[in-house]
Amino acid sequence: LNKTPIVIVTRKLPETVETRMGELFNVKLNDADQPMDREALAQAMQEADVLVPTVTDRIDADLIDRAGPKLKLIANFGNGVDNIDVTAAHAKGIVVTNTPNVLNEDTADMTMALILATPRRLVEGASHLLGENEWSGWSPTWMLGRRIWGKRLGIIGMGRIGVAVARRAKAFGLSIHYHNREPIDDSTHKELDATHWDSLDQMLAHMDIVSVNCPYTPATYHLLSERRLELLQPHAFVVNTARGEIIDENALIRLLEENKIAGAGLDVFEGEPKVNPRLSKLAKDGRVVLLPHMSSATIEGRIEMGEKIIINIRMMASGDRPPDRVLPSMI
Ligand code: 8YV
Repeated sequence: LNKTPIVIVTRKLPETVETRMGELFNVKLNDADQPMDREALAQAMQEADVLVPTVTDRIDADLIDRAGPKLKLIANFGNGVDNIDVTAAHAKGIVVTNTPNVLNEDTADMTMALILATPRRLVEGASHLLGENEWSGWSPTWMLGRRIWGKRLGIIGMGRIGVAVARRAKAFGLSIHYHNREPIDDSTHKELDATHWDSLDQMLAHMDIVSVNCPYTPATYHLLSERRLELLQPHAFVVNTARGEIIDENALIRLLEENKIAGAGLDVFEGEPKVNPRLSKLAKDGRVVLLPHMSSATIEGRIEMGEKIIINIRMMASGDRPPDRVLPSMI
């Protein structure tokens, strides 16, 4: 990579990030703030030394195959790399990096917000005071939610975000349970007093709230399958701030409609930005809380993501190993 590489950024980024990138690199920005279409992406991958895509760009094996010989780095503006075929990139000698850690706490905050808001009917309650005041007065039986403290939270994917969720939930009086490929090191997370469940099925059957915090990979596609969702108890809530594809959304909707589970707080969807109208109907009925993929959406976080991208490009341009390289073996 030369010292002032051609960097093509597929989406509008915060101004401070764009300005700093412009000072350091030969940057081509996308002012339209709309995802590039496939042909524009293919063209960008011909021209660029570095491509900076986001979660809305699908950089599949075919696009990577068509990439020009100059393309050396795909620096994803995001933590999850499910939008990129990392194996195909690796095979072609293109380095892939992501932006880990800087969005852990923001994502955990929003996960906690959904853990609180869904059983306590926060959005539904607030909606009564929007516009026309529909509040006819307090009653002992009005807007009753489900208690949160003292309940069991089952975290699927106890990685950096999962641990950040666990710390918050512990402070709210929930007991922490998790399912992971490997148990976490208890000595470094003593304060969580977390229970590791080898069997996801077993864990699901015993939880009050389940939070999805694992990456989306071929192995986690529909990890919460219809069969597994059916193991949940009727009072259980599901929260997902990871990726929609990890849950069989149709099965989740059916179980909600049939009152086989209590509710869901979802920040991500299968096939977003389209959202299944049946989910919107459930939201109107106060059964689910839906957010438009905004768990990491803080200005501070976005700037730090930009800084990570800049560091990775600069390291690579000076012949060093970029710190946030993602290898196929890590997926
Ligand atoms: C962002 C995310 O919305 O980083 C991720 O994996 O899903 C979110 O933080 C997205 O990355 C922006 O590209």
